[in-house]
Amino acid sequence: MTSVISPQATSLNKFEKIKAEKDGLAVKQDLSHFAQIGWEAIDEADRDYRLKWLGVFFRPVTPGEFMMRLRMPSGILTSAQMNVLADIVQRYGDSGNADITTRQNLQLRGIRIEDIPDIFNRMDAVGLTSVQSGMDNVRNITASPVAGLDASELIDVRDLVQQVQDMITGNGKGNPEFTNLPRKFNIAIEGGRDNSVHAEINDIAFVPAYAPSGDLGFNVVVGGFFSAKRCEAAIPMNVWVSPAEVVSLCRAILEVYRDNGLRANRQKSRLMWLIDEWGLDRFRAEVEQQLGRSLAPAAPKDEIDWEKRDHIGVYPQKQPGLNYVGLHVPVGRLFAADMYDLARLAEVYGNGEIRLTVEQNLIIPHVPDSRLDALLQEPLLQKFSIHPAPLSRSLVSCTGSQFCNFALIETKNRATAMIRELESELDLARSVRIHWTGCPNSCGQPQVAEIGLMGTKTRKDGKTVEGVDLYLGGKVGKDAHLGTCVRKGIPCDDLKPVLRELLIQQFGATPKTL
Ligand code: SRM
Ligand code: SF4
Repeated sequence: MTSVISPQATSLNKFEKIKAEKDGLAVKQDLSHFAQIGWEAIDEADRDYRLKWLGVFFRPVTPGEFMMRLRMPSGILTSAQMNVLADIVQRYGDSGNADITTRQNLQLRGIRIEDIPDIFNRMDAVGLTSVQSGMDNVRNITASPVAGLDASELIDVRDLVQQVQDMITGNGKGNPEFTNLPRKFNIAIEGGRDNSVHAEINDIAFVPAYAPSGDLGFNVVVGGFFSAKRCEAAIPMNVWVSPAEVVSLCRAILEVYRDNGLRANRQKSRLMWLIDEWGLDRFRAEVEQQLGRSLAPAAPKDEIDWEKRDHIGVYPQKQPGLNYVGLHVPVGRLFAADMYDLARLAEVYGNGEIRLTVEQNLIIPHVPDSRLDALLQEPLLQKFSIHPAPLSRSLVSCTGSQFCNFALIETKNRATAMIRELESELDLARSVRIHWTGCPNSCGQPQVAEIGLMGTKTRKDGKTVEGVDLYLGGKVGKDAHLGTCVRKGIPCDDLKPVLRELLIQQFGATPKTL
């Protein structure tokens, strides 16, 4: 059921009016027309907003060069898909690239509106979709990047993730039932022990748990989110479900949220605001009513009892004689040549599969013992190392001002340069998770980091300059909790000595002896 909200209703905010006037998915029919008239002539609401329902993002920073956000359930793609994506970005020369995102996904850049019909045909031919990946839709559904490979895994969730995506997106073709949510929505399904998905920052997350009967299923947490105004960790819903119930529970929660979520103020529309208004007991009861049956209470404990792994390096799979190899991709950025090479490596040394992580890195699985040495000698592994330096290893960064108009600072290039300088000055016994994000929207998740840096504007020598707010204390994996802001408005030019001191005082770094 799509909601029937009158576009004339005065209480509707700008985005509710845009959605009420015309469903986002409707622009699918207009793509050939858009291709003919060019980006400058497209109606602004279609170009700047509705195209995001198809995963096509107008970039005010690079007008005419669109971004395309895909969907990669569980972060898995094939070499054939990677080759098609490489073909797509290659035709844009220096403007074309791809970023691995903090939701285990890929975003392509440089896209021209006139090419979109052809791009969609090519993607369709290899089973890729970008539908419903932006605006008031459910984002890429995340899972352990080693689902089905990891010997310690409890539930292989890959099929479940695909089923939830298919339910929400109408098998990747677009599903008007879920194209008018009050706001964006994040779902994660964890089948392993280390909370690789950051369950705590999703609107719905499933974490493995044994029911008192001994059956293995999931405890459910709800309402986790970050926004400029408020950040909350997810709270237990007091529900346990079997794997067979995951899709229907997702559907019921989405329907309850769609039909009852708050729509007046975009800053107060995420699921947690509805849970606040109703209280958890009523929210749970409404979901049960939508489902048409009662839900089992949560299992007394979940099975998240490991520290989070980053998967960089070589690890044996549960399949004897096979390994997965985690490559470090600096701040997640790929170019066409890298993408072709990755597809080739996955085919030559593995079974063609490639996996992405929420740390913006990637994994080549299914490498036989006998092929490992040869893979490790490949030139691409110089660029995407299995032994990155300790700070680079855990560095995560959002897009920042290079492409994002919300950004208050440049992030990816600055983060990479600063981390390299710090690594040249300091010895570190361990990796330190540093996350950069260009504005308070927190796409780079500074609150989950040991050291989080959030872009801001600040004053220095009487001038407005790029700066950061400093977050400390984020803990991931078992007993995950969010970090908090400890210092505001550090000019980026003054940041390196602050980080250096912090790494020495709190993370055991020692100055290198020259
Ligand atoms: Fe995000 C909006 C990039 C993960 C919270 N995010 C945006 C936009 C679309 C803004 C825009 O139109 O320019 C950014 C696109 C910039 C670009 O050109 O790349 C953007 N978000 C990203 C990515 C690419 C960051 C990255 O470099 O990895 C991530 C894409 C994930 C994906 O594949 O779908 C990304 N964004 C996140 C996360 C992290 C997560 O999901 O774990 C968050 C915080 C978690 C959450 O949503 O609760 C996040 N993004 C936001 C918000 C704040 C949402 C809110 O409720 O207020 C916005 C702004 C908005 O929606 O109004 C936003
Ligand atoms: Fe853009 Fe801000 Fe998100 Fe970074 S955190 S990608 S700057 S919206």
